[in-house]
Amino acid sequence: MSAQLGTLEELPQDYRDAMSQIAVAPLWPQMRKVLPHDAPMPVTQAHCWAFSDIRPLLLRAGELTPVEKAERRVLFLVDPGRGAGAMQATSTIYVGMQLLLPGETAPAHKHTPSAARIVVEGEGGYTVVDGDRLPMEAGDLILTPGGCWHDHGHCGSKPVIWLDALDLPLFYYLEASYAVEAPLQTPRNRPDPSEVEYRAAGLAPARRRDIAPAPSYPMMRFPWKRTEQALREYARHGDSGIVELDYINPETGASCLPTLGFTAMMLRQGKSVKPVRKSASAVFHVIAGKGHSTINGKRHDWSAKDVISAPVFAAIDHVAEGDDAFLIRIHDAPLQEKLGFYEERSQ
Ligand code: GTQ
Repeated sequence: MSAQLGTLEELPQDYRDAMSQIAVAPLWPQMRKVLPHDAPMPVTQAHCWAFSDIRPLLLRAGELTPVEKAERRVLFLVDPGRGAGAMQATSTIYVGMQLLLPGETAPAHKHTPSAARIVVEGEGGYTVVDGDRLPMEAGDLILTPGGCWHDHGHCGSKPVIWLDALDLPLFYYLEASYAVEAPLQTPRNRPDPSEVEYRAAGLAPARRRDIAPAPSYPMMRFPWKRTEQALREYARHGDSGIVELDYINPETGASCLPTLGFTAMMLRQGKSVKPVRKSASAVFHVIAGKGHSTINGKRHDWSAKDVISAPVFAAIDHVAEGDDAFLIRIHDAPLQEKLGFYEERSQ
């Protein structure tokens, strides 16, 4: 309940010029833009990117640009609310589709932003993170947290494509984003911790706390096969609500990355799922199945491997058609929780 605030046009031109000259500006004409009533006004527009549209262009990038010239051969997904070239799918979430051809490698680097990959297509790809060689199988979630060395390789026979998700927009906005390069790493000769120390949910290595504190990122790979089994059992025996599991740090139970959260969702065929509205923005990646999501009143049809974005506080209704569907939701609630304002509201 407040009166209309004054506009810039109401102010005399000489006054406006004088302000510009000394690099100041009046707050009141812009007050509601930065502090709207009761809820944020997202710039992000919900969108669905069809994998069938992206794939041919990505494969063409494989012909046009050798990986040596690209370092990372990626087509990133541009939020239509922000327009051409915006390296953002939502306010905080960058997503891209990366292609590696058989025999190619993408050199090691580490950077301040954190990343995660979701494997979309192809066999034989791997990522080495701080010396651990992580095989990339369809649907796997693979972390490369900020400050961890990572390089990619491919020993299979067909193209490998994965989805990159990074908190790059946040780090770029903070003027904190940079990378350090290095040659390829020599991986340890052992399976990754998801197959060794953290083989079973609920079990973690007993440690001498004085000399061997738990690593900050104990498990970098979450194999999809196990995730899908867990979702199916949960759907069978859990309550009839949303079938959704958080990807967590197995040592602490916290979100697996500091700013980005990941969940695995199972949508039972034919059932409409309406999650609470959240202050977090989201990007959904369809692992399997087809269906549609109505986001703020607009319907987006999707099928396997597609990517859908939703702005903050979106009203969402997901429906799987034909068969059960599986999605991974990428969101920024961990960041918002750390800043103390994460919020949920009923639809
Ligand atoms: O694979 O390391 O999509 O550093 C953007 C930045 C992927 C990567 C991206 C990156 C990477």
